Amino acid sequence: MKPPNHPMDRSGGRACGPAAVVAAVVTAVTAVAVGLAMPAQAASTLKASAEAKGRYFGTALTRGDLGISAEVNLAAAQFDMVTPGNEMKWDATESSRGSFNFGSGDQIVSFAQSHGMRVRGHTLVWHNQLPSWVSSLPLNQVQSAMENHITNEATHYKGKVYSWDVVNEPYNEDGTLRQDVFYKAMGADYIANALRAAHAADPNAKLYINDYNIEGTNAKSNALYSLAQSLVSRGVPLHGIGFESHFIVGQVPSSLQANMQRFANLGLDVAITELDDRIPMPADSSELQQQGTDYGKVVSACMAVSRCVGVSQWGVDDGHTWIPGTFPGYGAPMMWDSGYQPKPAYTAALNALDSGPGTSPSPTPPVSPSPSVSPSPTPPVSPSPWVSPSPTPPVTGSCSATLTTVNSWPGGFQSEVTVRAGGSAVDGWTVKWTWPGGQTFSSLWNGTQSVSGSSVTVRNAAYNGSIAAGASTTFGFTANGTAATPTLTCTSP
Ligand code: 9MR
Repeated sequence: MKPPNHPMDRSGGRACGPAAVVAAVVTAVTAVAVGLAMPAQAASTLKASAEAKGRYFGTALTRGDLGISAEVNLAAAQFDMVTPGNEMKWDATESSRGSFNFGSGDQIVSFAQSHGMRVRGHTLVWHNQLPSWVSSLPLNQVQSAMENHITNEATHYKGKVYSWDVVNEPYNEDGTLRQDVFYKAMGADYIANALRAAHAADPNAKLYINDYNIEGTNAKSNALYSLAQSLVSRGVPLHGIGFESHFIVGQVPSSLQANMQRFANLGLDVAITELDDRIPMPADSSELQQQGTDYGKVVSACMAVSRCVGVSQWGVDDGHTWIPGTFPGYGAPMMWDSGYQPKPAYTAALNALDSGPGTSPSPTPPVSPSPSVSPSPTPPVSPSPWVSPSPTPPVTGSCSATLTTVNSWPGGFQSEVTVRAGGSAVDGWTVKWTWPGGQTFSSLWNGTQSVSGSSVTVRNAAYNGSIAAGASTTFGFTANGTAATPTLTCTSP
């Protein structure tokens, strides 16, 4: 059974019609109780369990959803990240050239802010939901229109979004790039151009390429992997890969974790961005159990990859999802049913969060005037293939640096260094250490290195020198020799 796995090749739309609204209102009282308390099912919430492991758990909301109190109460109780379903897309924000409207997107942002949730910006460049004025531009005007769109939107939301899906769904299933207007005008370089424009407008947002059917290892994910490798090696500001994860029940790819890991090994964040798991209707109890197994697998895969920053479900409940409108005969893809009752998928996701490896969130560290020395003690061996990071050191100057050994093999190892700003933003950073046993770099990304004997200096790359107060960036490297956890110092000019 393999119906087309994507919406955008078929006409779509979310089930937000009058019937769904009536059902929502009728069940609102129950839903609020379930959403806010969850006494019998679980002692925690998705967001609390995710945060305890240094991750987020998100949802997608449209402006229409904001008017459905039962749905938003449940969302606010369970999730700490919001992706606007449609409100930040090009057709919503610049439907005619040069005329920008951020009203709907702003409503989602203020909802998120008033509930302590962060926002994944979605999306700046996409062949779909693209106004016809863009696709009919003379090709020599497309780059400036694209960059103008990105600059205006990313500037408007500067400081308000955690990340941007800068380029959405660029690939065909066979691993070739879609021949959309952006590709026709700029070739594959449109992706680097878009990332650079977004970074210039909002240097602190994490910039993603987001796509579907890249969750397993296949022609499409292989092509994206090569592109990501090349962008990283050229210093293009790409920070993460979004794996949409629109699954069919029982068909979560077994290579999901390994596939995310290989992107993470490039020094990129990875995230599950649009999770749902559709079932042929009517769904029976064994399919709902299988759906629970699927959600558990996906969340566990994220937990096992230290750079997997979070999971987002594409919606909240089965009564408000795009699935039946796009895949007739399919439905029930969410963790809550249309009466806002938690399904086996909810319990499975929560259990996977609670039992997964992860880091405890560190409270905002105190800022003191003494020089910044960041000890990196030998990390404990964890049951996952990854070694736990060293604890976040206190920030004692303008920045601190923590080294984590993420992989090792005979004669070599790979590490990641998190550079965190203290109580004020930094603009440029330098991390130094001394190798204890003759180690040498074989490659380094997201930074520039200079080595003198055993003394190492790594400075920020052109695109990751600015870090907001309390925020962090990372660089990574592979090295020859025995894995080491030297003491790091971080200074900022
Ligand atoms: O959920 C969105 C739905 O309301 C829209 O009708 C649809 C049409 O473009 O887009 C949906 O969101 C898509 C997302 O932006 C990108 N990945 C696939 C999502 C589901 O189609």
